[in-house]
Amino acid sequence: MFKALKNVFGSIRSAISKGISEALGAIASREIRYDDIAKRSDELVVRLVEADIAYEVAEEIVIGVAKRLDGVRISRFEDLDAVVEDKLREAIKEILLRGVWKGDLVKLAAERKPLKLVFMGVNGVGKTTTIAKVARFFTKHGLKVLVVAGDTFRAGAQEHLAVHCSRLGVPFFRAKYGSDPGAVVYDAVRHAEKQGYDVVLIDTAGRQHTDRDLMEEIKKIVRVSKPDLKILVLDSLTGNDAVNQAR
Ligand SMILES: Nc1nc2c(ncn2[C@@H]2O[C@H](COP(=O)(O)OP(=O)(O)O)[C@@H](O)[C@H]2O)c(=O)[nH]1
Ligand SMILES: [Mg+2]
Repeated sequence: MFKALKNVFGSIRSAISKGISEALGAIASREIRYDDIAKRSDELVVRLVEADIAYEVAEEIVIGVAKRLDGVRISRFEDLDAVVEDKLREAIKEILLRGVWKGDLVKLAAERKPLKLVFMGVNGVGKTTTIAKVARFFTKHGLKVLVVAGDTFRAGAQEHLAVHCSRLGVPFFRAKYGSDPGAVVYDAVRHAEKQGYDVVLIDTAGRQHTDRDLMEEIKKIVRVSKPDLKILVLDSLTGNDAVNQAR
């Protein structure tokens, strides 16, 4: 998957470079124009879409590169690929960083006491592993963390989390298998409030967005815990379906 993306971005870079060098022709140096790229935009967008990049994003990447290259002076002896790659990176980075939450979790935890985070996502994406990493992050900052097993469904799920917690030295609020996760989470949050925890990390059973019962269950967990943040864990190899999972 990453290889496919790397290849497609490489091919985009080459196509853009080729377009510019054709436009440059025999002239020793001139400014790159927006249209040098824009006139190939259909072809570029199609290549990106074929690599499972959403249409709107593909368009935005191409326009972003065209805008950044517009007016850049280039000579025939310059490494055109490097110039294009640089702008391509910038365009992609801008899209990826948009909407990234830049808050300070440690500060927020001190304010909320407890800060409540619910982790959700389909099976096997890495919710439990992420919780262990996040727990470690908070304990390193000297905060008191409680981990809650909201997964009362999948065999072994609680043991998995319990092993992480014991290695981290973090208390673990467990529940009976088959018990109502909403009730477990409710009890855990009350417990955390009384005991002065700074952070509550809530694990949930993996669910497909198409499974209605489990979706109702997660709504209940959210209702009773009133989380400060709902964290959707996604597999980085998921393409456009990530948007459906988020919805
Ligand atoms: N390569 C890789 N594997 C991971 C990562 N996070 C979790 N895993 C592995 O993916 C599997 C499922 O992770 P788990 O945390 O149990 O997922 P959960 O079902 O969402 O709780 C485990 O074997 C993890 O070791 C990651 O960032 N990279
Ligand atoms: Mg899990």
